[in-house]
Amino acid sequence: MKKEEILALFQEYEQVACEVNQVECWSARDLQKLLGYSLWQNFTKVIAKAKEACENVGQNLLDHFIDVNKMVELGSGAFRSLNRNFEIHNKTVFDMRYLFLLLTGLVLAVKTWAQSANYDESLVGSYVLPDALTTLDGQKVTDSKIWEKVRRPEIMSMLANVEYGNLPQTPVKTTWRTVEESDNALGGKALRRQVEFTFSGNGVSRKMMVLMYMPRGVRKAPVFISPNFRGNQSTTDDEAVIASQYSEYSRSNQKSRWPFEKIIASGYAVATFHYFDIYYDKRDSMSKSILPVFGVSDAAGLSPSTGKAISAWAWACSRVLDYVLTLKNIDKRRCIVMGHSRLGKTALWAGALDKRFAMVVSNNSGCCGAALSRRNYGETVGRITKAFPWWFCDAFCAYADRPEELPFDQHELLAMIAPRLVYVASAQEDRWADPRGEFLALKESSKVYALYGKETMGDEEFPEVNKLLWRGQMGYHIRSGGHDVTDFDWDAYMRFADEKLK
Ligand code: GTR
Repeated sequence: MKKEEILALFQEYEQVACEVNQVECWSARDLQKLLGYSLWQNFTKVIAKAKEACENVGQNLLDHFIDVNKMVELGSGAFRSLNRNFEIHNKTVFDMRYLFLLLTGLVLAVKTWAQSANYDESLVGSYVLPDALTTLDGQKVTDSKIWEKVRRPEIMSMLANVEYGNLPQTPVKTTWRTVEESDNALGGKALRRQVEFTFSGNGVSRKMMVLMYMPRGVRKAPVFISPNFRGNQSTTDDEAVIASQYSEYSRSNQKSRWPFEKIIASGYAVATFHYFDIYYDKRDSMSKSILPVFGVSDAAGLSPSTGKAISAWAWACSRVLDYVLTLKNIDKRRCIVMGHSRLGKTALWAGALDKRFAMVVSNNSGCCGAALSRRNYGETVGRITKAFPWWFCDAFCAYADRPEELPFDQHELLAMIAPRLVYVASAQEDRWADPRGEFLALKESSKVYALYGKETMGDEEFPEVNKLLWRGQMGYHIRSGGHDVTDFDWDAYMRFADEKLK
């Protein structure tokens, strides 16, 4: 940002300051306009960032953010400066207004970053996808036997060594302890169980809490295993659910993504855990992740192909599966791994690694999930590896600016699931995740499904919005709306499983 722009904004901040009970305040509604947000809903995300920034400099949120019930006239999310200045760790005095400037910088940077991505189909350019059916030594794969014996392991090893990484082959001891259970949950329709997993190895241990709901009276229920973003308590207003150790989100904060009543009423069980339990999803968090249990505590312990966050989250999905498979009321042949966004990438990788998952669901997984890396549309390998280097193994970063040289593309990740059920879902407004790239990858993976004599997506056109396209073992839809998990998505996954997962 130019100096003059900063000064101008600074003055504008001054102008919208007001005083309530001798405390200088800024209304979030005014700031919303200043920062160029037309939708209040979108601006609430910026407020959340500001709160995070405030906490990061050791400030008490209550001193600076007033909720609507405390000061109605200012509107929800108002900012206040108790004495105009506040201190940060190193004792230098920090002006509240700088927080706004930092925020402005952040907003502009994020906007510029997102806007500079390509969203023009005519600028995608041409690309050649690696052929899933040609082995490294040039042999054509003509049947499922050669696929399974030669080509599938080749691709698995490339994905593991170059993209998501391998976790060290060190023994990890896992124990389970039921911490809470009830046979009268969700209005008497479900059994609830909360199970604490302890993972130990290399002298350290880590804990993960799994929340399960199972339909009452169903002898063998299929199950969705799906990590959550904001803590177990955020998935429901059920007061009995224990808050996750690394989450400060309130109860039911992300409930809309977890329609447990609907899932239970449809006869499905669900098992979820907060992904931070396994790998705290922030830069430089390796030491508090599960990796030390595998003997890797810091960057020095990494090889270029050591797996990090995505591999760890995928590993945890399989550990939940180990547990779920011991339960009498769960159908071992109908275990589904499902995830949204970064956890959609995770679900795909978990499904590739672990054939016990009979169905794999990728909800808006985008770049390095279901979307083709060679398509220059929305998020790219360059951007994702710069923003989230801890998700992938280090070897992957070398391809940041040359995805066309990757020895694989994401259709081959989808092909790893063949001949099991795979469902890829996109959202119309989620251009960052490249819906068309997700569809094209699924379509391309059809070649492998065809080896098993299955009906495929091979000849299909990109479907209309909100139309379910199901062919053989493969499902796809692009629904209206943005990057999210909605009832439309859940309904589609359950109906698909009802029909196909037998
Ligand atoms: C974005 C990231 C995406 C996706 C998303 C999410 O910031 O660029 O690849 O994973 O986060 O997980 O919500």
